[in-house]
Amino acid sequence: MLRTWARAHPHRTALVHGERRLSYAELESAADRVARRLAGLGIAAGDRVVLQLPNIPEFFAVFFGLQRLGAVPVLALPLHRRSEIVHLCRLSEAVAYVVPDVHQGFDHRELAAEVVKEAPCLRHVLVVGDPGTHTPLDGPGTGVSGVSPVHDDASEVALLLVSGGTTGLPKLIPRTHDDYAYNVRASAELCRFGPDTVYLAALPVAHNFALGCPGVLGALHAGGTAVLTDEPDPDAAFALIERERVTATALVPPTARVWATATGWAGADLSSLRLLQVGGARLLPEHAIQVRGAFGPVLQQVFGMAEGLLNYTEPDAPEDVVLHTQGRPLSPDDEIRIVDEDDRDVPPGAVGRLLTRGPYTLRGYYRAPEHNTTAFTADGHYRTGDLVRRTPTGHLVVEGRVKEQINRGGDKVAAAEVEQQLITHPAIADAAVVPVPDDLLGERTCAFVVPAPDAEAPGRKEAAAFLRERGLAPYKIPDRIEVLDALPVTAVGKTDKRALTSLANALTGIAG
Ligand code: J2J
Repeated sequence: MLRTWARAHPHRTALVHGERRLSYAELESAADRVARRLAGLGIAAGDRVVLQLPNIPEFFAVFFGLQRLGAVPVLALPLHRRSEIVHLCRLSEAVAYVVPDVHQGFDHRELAAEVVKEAPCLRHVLVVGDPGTHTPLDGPGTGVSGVSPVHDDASEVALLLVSGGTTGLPKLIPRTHDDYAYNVRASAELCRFGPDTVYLAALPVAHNFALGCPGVLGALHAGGTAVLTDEPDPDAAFALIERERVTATALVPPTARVWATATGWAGADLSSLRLLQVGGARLLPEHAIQVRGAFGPVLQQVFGMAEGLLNYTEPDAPEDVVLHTQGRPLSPDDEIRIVDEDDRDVPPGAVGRLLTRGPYTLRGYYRAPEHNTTAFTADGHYRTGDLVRRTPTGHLVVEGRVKEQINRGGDKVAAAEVEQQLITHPAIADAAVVPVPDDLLGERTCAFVVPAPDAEAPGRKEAAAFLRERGLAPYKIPDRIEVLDALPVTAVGKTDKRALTSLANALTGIAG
C-alpha cells in the first residue's frame, strides 16, 4: 500500500510531527531504511518485533519497514511496563524490541535493559534517539537486494494488537493483511476520508482506534495527511487543529468532554473540523449532547474493539442516533447475535450479550488455544463480553458488560491481571478488583484485599508502589484499596463481584 501511495503522490505530506513534515516519498524511504537496517541485523520474514513507540513518525517507518520484510509488529502501548512487555515478548517470542530513548520523563532504555534479562528470545533492543547501551535504530543496513518482499499470501498475520483482556495476562490479536486493509479502507470510506483529510492522532497510534479506524492508516490510504501528537489537552490540540487545518480526529469520552468545555476559552479556530470520533468507552447521552453542542454536527460515536467489529454512527445519521447509540456495524457482512447466558437469541430490542463474526473479526487469539475454547462459540462467533441492545434501525446501544474488565476512560484493565499481581504481596491473602463509577473517567478501579494471617494489608500508597515495582502499567494500579476479612462468595463458591461492586458504591457514598 505504501509503495502505491508513494508512487501516486510522492510529494504530498504524509506525516506531520511538531516542525517535522514527511512526504509520502520520504516515509517510503524511511521505511526502506528501517527494513534494510533490520534485515542487516538478521530480522526476517515471520519474525515478531515488539514495537513500543509514541506518536512519532518513526512508529510508521518501523511499522511499514516490518511489513516490507514480512516481519510482524507487536503493538505495545506506550504505557506498558515490564510486566506487560516481558509477557508480550515471551508470548510472541519476539526477536527485537523497539523503544524511544526517553518519553514523557520515562527512560525506556532502562525498561528495555530489565526486559532483556527476562525475555531471552530478544536478540536486539533498538532505540529511536540516543541508544545508551543498546543499538541505534538508525544505522547501516544491508543493500536493497537484502530486502526481498515476501508477501504472496494476504491471509497471513500482518500485525498483533494487544487485547483489553479479561484474564490474567494480555492476549494478542492476530490481524491479517486482508482483514486489516479492509478495516482501514471501509472505515475511511464510511468516514469520507479523501485527499483533503488531515487526521489528528491524539490517541496512541499503537491502539486500533487511532491506527486503523480509519486513523492514520485511513488518512494515508485516502492520500491525506496525519498529524501526530502525544498531547491531547485542549491547549496543545486546539493550536494544532488551527495550524494544520485538521479535519478529523478520534478521542475517548473523558477527553471529548474536556475539549467540549474548553472550546469557549481556548479561542482557537476549529472550523476545519468535520469529524470528531468518540469511542473506547460509553459516551453518556448528556455528554454526547455537550460535545455536539460545543462542536456541532461533527460528532460520531464509535464502538470498536481491537478484536475486529467496528460500529460507527454514519456522518449523515439523524441527531437522535448520534446522541443515543454507539453506531452500526461497518460491514454488511458483520454478523451480530445478541443472546442470553445460554446463547439463545433474546427478543428484538432486548439487552443481551453481543456475539459477532465477520470479515475482519478474529477467529482466535494468538497462541491461546485454551482461552479460545471459551472466547468463541463452537461456530466461531467472538464473545465480546459486551451487553448491548439493537434499535429498529440496527444501531447498537452499549448497556454494560459481562466480562471482568474495568473501562477506565477507555483504558482497559483486566480484573484478574491486577488480582494476580496483588496476591503476590506477602501481606495479601486474597484480592478482587471491581469498577466504581467516576464522573470524569466513567469508571475507576477499586481493589478489595484480604490480609494474610497475622499481617496488616498494605494501604493504597504501599500497594501502588508494590505494583509499580512489579512492572504493572500505571493505569492498572487500583485507584482505591479496601480491606475485608474475607471476600463474599456466590452460591457456587465464586467471588461475588456484584456484592463487591455494591459494597464499593456504598463505601463511596459514605466517603462522599
Ligand atoms: C462503550 N464501550 C465501548 C463505546 C469500545 C474504535 C473505538 C474503540 C476501540 C476500543 C477500538 C465503546 N461504548 N463506544 O478498538 O477501533 C469497549 C467495549 C469493547 C472494548 C474494546 C476502535 N467502544 N468500548 O476501545 O480493544 O467493551 O478497543 O469491547 O481497547 O471497549 O476495547 P479496545
